[in-house]
Amino acid sequence: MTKDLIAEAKNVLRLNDRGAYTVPTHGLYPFQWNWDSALSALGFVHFDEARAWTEIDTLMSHQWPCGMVPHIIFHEHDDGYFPGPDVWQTARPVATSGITQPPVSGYAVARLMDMARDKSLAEERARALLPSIHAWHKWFYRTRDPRGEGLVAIIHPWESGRDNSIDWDAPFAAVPTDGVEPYTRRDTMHANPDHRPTKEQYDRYIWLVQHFRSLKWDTEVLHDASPFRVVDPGFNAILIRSCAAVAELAAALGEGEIAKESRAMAAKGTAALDQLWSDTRGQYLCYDRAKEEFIDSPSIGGLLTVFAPIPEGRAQAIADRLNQIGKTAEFLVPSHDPVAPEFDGARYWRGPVWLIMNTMISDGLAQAGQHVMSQRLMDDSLRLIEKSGFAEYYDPITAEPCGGGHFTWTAAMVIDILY
Ligand code: 9WN
Repeated sequence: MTKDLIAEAKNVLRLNDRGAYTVPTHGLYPFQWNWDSALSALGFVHFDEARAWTEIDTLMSHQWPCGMVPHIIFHEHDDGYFPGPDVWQTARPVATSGITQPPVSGYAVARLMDMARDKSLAEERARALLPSIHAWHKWFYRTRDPRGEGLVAIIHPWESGRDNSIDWDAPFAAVPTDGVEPYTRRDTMHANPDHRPTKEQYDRYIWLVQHFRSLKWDTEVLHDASPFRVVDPGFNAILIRSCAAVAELAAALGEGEIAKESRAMAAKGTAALDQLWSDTRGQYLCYDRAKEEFIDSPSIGGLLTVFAPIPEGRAQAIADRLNQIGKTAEFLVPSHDPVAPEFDGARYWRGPVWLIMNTMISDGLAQAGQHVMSQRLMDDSLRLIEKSGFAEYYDPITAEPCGGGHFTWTAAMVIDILY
């Protein structure tokens, strides 16, 4: 069984391999996505180390001069996705989007280094990648934490990677829809529309893109100019974990300055994260920086926070919370608490399980010594795969495979779990 699953997962990766990068899945997402690539490298590394490094090299080679690493790189023309380069208009040598995504590359590079059999290749590639990943991290704290609080904000739901999470419903109300140019969605031609975001949400996604475009994609001004500014604990946890990983790696490679700065960013971020803890919910919450209020929404963003080096007591509380959620969901971890009235088990980030989330939460729990729950997440993940294949996401109650099929990062996570 294990052997078959690994072979099938490798086939998915091969199917979506475009040579120097992978597409998340053929049809629905025909370009390179930022955090998909970083996490997919964790699948490749088990059977083709050089290919794993190339995945991250390609991503980082499209970094903007300001330090931002865009969320999509439009390597080749394809009309199958909206919004394409004609909407973004970022004027990059190779077209890219103008916003970013969870910065998981630092963590991924450290993992590739740890797993390397070819140490000299790994050292050479890691040494070359460190300065650009570090510049990206500094860009975050400079442009997305302008008051130096230690927490960065996202300015578009797509940046979170959790596009239509219930977390964004309240802050999204502040985003207008007037002046949105007419458009045709493509996602609903490839996937079941009931599994995807709504038209109202798409109008707001596009309004924000047009707004940032009118500001010429100047990333130094976009934070203050955006009506949507949200601090997501899960996103911050990924950034913190990547800073900590870069700190360790840089120290091992004798890059003292990078190590020192990264350690300081990780420490400040970890301390600041505690402000997002909710005793009532027993988990972390998002904070609407534009409205200056907490978003009382029990989503997976507040559980993913365990990916950062949070205090032991908090990690224990997250494990308890997962236990509680596990009483109403057959498969952990639903992207939203199933008992919440807004929960929707098949609609994208409003309920379904995502394997990448499971592996990051499981990894964080293991780091914190929460081995039982960490293992449960891996077991639930494999049960889902065995039942429903390599889907984009799954209904946490019925295991229905949802969204796109033959999904790269789902397959990569399976390889990483099973090897
Ligand atoms: C927008 C590629 C991406 C993931 C995101 C996921 C989805 C895109 C979309 O697909 O977002 O970036 O068009 O729906 O939400 O996490 O990176 O797999």
